[in-house]
Amino acid sequence: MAFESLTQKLGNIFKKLRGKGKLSEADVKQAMREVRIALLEADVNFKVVKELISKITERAIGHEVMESLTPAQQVIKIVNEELTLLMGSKQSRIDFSKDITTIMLVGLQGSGKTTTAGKLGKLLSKDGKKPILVAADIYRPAAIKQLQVVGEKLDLPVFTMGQKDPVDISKASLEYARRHNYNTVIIDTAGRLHIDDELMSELSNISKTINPNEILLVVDSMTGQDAVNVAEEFNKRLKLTGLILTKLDGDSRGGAALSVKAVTGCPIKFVGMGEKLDDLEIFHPERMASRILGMGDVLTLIEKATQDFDLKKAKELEQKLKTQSFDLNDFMEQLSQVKKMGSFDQILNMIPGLSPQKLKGVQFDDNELDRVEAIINSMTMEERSNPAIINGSRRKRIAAGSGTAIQDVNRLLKQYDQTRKMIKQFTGIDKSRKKGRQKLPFFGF
Ligand SMILES: Nc1nc2c(ncn2[C@@H]2O[C@H](COP(=O)(O)OP(=O)(O)O)[C@@H](O)[C@H]2O)c(=O)[nH]1
Ligand SMILES: [Mg+2]
Repeated sequence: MAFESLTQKLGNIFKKLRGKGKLSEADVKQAMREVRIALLEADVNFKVVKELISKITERAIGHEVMESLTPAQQVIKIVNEELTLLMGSKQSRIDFSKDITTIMLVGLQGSGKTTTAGKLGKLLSKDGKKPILVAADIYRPAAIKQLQVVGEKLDLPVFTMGQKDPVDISKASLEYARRHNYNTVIIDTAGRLHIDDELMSELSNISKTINPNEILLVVDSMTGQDAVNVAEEFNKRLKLTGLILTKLDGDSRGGAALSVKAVTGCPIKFVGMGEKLDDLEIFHPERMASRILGMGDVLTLIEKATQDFDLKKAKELEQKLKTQSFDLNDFMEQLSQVKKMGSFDQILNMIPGLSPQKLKGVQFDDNELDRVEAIINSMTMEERSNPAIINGSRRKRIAAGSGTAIQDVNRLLKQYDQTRKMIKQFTGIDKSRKKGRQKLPFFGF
């Protein structure tokens, strides 16, 4: 995940500050010098850094902070607030029209437009919209095909006219949407390796013809300050309404996310967090600031959980636990619920207190879940509901049936056992909380 190294550095700076108790002006200034370097190393635009640091410093050496009982805490709070402001302060929503909402996705080649068209379609359809994807990148037949494949995977319709004029295609797609009752049109346009006039005039012609509600620039956050330059250039020529920052799951240093709003004035509306087609998140500046400061993003985690967790199933599970009839079927059910929330890495990153440093060296293998599913699928119904009967020869058969090793089967049975025990503790959580030694009920952490 991006920001890892920035988060770590800021964490160290604040730790030193907290160790001091009362802060002098010199302490704050020293800390700010270090924050400045950390931000520059994270590839944040230097002008942005300069302004940010001077704002933070001015506030931090004010009376309320220096005379408060927890000055370091106050400084961190100010940094959090200023980072949030820097990224736009509030969530910036899509400007939906009452009629048909048209969204043009533009950007350089490889930035993630086609993938993001699909992700966005899916996100909006979860929200009750009826989207259609439009293939307006006509220069390679493969690009059209790619969008069709994405659409098929997500069960979203794709409008194409083959290699015709993108302006005509866009216009026709609106008529098509109107006739077939789609209310959100997402246009996947062509990209180039670099900005060129021909492309820009094509995009601007589409824009003039259909007058879209949104022109969203898709930029690759891995390209750092280049992404910011690209955004400035596109914005000059197209009047962007917002940005989608992709590949924030990679090891980008985070500079683009932190500078692009301040430099271009365009808000970030969504962020791409992975290659999978549901890895697109609504961008919340305040939550991103908290993530950067290592405070976790509990709200997004809770939203993911309530969105993807089947509440009815959770209730059933609770009942089973009470009656102690939690078997391997339930175990698998629970795992697949967790899987729906995203990869382990993504989930863990959002839990406060579980900083990336603490997780260094811990590998979470998402394939493990597939393996577990295969193993349980190879068991008979009786074995699943009464795992105690799974003896040596059954283990051998199950391993062969699922294409795994006996050790894998053993490990799974052990995990099942541990989960059962852990859940027993979990149900007794109220008691332990009173004694003040409650742990996070997540995966044994
Ligand atoms: N890791 C990661 N990869 C992404 C993300 N968004 C797009 N990609 C990948 O980036 C590559 C280019 O994406 P594509 O949609 O074809 O870009 P386009 O040329 O702008 O249409 C593909 O391999 C995508 O899977 C993201 O948020 N995270
Ligand atoms: Mg494409």
